[in-house]
Amino acid sequence: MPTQPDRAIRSWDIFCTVIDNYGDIGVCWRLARQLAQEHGHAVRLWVDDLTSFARLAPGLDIAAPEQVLAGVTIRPWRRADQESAEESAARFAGVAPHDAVIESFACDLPATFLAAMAACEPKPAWINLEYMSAEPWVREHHGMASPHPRLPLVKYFFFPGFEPGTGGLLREAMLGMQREHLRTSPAAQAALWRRLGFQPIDGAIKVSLFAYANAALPALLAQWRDGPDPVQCLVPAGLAAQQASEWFGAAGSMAGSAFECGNLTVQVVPFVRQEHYDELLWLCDLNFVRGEDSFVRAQWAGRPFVWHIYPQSDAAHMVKLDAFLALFRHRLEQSGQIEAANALSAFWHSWNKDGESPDWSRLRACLPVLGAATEQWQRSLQHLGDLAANLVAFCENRVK
Ligand code: TRH
Repeated sequence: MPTQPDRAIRSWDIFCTVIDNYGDIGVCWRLARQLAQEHGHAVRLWVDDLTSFARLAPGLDIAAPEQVLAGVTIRPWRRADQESAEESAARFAGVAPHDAVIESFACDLPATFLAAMAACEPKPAWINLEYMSAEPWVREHHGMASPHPRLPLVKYFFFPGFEPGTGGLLREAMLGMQREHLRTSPAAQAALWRRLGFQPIDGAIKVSLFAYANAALPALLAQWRDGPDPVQCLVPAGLAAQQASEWFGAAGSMAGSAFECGNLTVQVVPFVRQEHYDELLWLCDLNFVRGEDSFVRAQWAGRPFVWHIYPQSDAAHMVKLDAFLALFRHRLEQSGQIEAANALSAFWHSWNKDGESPDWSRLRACLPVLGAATEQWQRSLQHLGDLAANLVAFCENRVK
């Protein structure tokens, strides 16, 4: 007989602070939508920067004190260093916590809300959703409890990850079907190209390029320009588009801009709502991604990908990069694909180290092998279950 959960969880508060860029809100927004749409739960998402959020969710009204979008209730809030204790107390006065409360990426919860959680009976499930990492210690820390020093509350650490014993990765139930539809439907592909504002170039390698400003980009653009294969590089409007346009000596990097030289065509595509970003990845033969959420999406796309990891001052990001590479390389090495493993590592290292020139022709030669390996990799990741469903089960079974 299946074991009954200790407690049904039907409603969520998710707290998000936008540190920079779109990764924090990207993860929280995806999780919130999934809990609302796939699980039918009530979700209230607290976000401290609605302007950044609106890039991913263009329907958002950044002035609204409360709104419902995609089935999720959205409320603004401020961190303790952004508003006074009195303002925060007034904002949360009378707000009853939901069954589960997520503080994402260790953003501290407001004192008034925490006190309300402590007064609840039963207590809400309290989760700190952590950043994703492939480092081995994640498995030991996933699910760890941390009792509050004063209040009768216990916080649990929930780690996304790539191995059994972690929380897995966010993956919507319909994702595989949607991907197959785009891949097998010329009409859907044609419609997507129209939305992007360009047409496919016959015989060109299609590359999507989402990255931070990157010291290795000029060398890569030069190799694409001078290489034997035509390259059609689709760059979402933003940092990389700006850098590419400067490299071409062009004036603008708005969506619709296009630059050409030798065998390279760079086209700036619109920064789309989050639900549509995957389509760009599915369309391309190679995807450059960054941060956390786009990195995960590239894996579900099942196409070769290059990760520009979020840089940290103490170079901790290189440890994370290598931890992921070690897992991914293991796959390749098991099937004897040593050159593909080495080419990938070398390329990722140059892409993430200032001033090193990435070796495009070496990576190019390995794309078919890397494509097959990524497809296999994403299939095996699915066995970990989807993070949202894992989180629901975790809260229901562990938190009394
Ligand atoms: O934007 P990122 O670099 O985000 C981060 C944050 O900087 C954060 O502070 C850091 O801790 C974290 O990385 C590791 O990269 P990421 O995570 O890929 O987020 C980008 C989001 O933007 C992702 O949800 C996909 C979305 N997106 C769109 O919605 N439309 C688009 O057109 C594109 C290109 C991306």
